[in-house]
Amino acid sequence: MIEKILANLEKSNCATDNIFLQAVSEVLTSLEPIVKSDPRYEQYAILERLVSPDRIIQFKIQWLDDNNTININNGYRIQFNNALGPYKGGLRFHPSVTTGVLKFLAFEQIFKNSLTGLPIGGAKGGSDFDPKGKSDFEIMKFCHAFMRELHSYIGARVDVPAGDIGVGSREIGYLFGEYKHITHNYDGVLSGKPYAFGGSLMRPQATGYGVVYFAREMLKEELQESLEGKVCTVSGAGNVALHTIEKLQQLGAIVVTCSDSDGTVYDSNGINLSLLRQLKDEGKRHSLEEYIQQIPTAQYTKKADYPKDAHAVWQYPCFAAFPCATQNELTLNDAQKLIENGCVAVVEGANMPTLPDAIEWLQREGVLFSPGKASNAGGVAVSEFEMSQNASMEKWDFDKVDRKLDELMRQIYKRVALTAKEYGVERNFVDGANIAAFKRVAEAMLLEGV
Ligand code: NDP
Ligand code: 2IT
Repeated sequence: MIEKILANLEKSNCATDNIFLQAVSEVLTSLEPIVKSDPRYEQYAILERLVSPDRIIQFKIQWLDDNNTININNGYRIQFNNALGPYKGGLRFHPSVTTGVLKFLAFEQIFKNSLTGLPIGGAKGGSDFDPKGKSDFEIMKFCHAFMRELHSYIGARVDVPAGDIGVGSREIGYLFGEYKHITHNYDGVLSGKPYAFGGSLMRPQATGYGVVYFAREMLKEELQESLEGKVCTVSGAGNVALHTIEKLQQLGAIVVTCSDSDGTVYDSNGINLSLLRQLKDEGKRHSLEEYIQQIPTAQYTKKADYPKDAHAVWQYPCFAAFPCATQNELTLNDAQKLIENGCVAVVEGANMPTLPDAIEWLQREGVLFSPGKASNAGGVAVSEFEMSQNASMEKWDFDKVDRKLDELMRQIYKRVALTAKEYGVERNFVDGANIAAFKRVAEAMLLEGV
């Protein structure tokens, strides 16, 4: 049955959708033991319905840059599945955005959101707009133009977008401002808002902190190990990477790398986070080369000087690795290097950063591997906390959100690890996550009928 679904999907999706097929194939392969166990899944065509988005909304975005030149971009929102609650998921602004990329992200989001145990469905959106080199006014004008098209499809109980690559609280602020301007409606239609008007404390930190809370629990339960004093490698230098580094350092780990799309920094004394923030925090886009101008004992490797199927950031010895930049950034070559250098755990902060053959290799060699849909779910979970605060007109303090996040990440780990055990694939957290997430979504789909 699963081969048939994949073959049909391949026929109906064009070549740019390979990344979507990669995500679906991983999930369906994990689900093999469970779909056979319950005839209702086949009878109600649950898998076929699950791999097809409810709707793909595409629109044209027209905006004027600072020279008053007209620019045109593609905008999208993919509402994939709302069996568990309103559509929920981020917006990505990056030139690589296509329907294929957004379908993969929205599909992953269904399962991630299910794992949180919270009432949220799966969606993703964004644009092929490139924020690099744009002025603050251009970002604002683009966000306003984007929302002019998006506003009629979203709502606090319909679909609640948030940030992702290229979209942080500044962009969410501009998007919210325009939404309010058009609709006169001050409700929680976006999450990740600035704290000054309806945002939740800790949402900026939530994904990265959640990744580390997950890692801490997994290492404690599986290896009776802690992160204190351990060398860790992190890729990326954006929202998720910065807060992963921050929490790792707070727990006493020594983080020796960070990266961006142009290169990698290695600092054996531990990344200087305040310097990194000066270069990269809140949409700043300085080159990481400036890091070594300030700290000459660190090393910088240009991406262009590196082979295509390997990444400098994974070549250094570490106890645990945290890919936090983008999809397909950890290859089989990288996995082999990590193992050779003694790495015991790979904890995904980004969405699907590890290639399928690399995952297989890591798992076979006994490296603990946590898929992003489990370990990076803290971001969307705190988004849901923000929706909850907006709906009840409350403001929770930092410690309350932090405690709830920590507890939720531990629950996700438990759910994933126990499910893997229950289905005879102990320590396979990919299968554990996919099966646990699927069961919840499928049950809701069965109860709701066709
Ligand atoms: P940011 O835009 O804040 O940062 C992205 C980082 O990744 C930047 O350092 C960027 O470098 C680097 N990067 C992006 N594309 C590439 C590429 N093709 N090759 C190498 N490096 C690249 O995004 P986030 O930190 O928010 O997102 C990072 C990952 O985490 C994504 O996979 C996202 O989907 C995922 N995620 C994000 C959540 C959130 O709450 N923000 C929640 C859960 C997952 P440069 O600036 O040079 O492009
Ligand atoms: O991939 C993700 O989980 C996000 N980008 C965050 C989504 C959200 O709605 O907070």
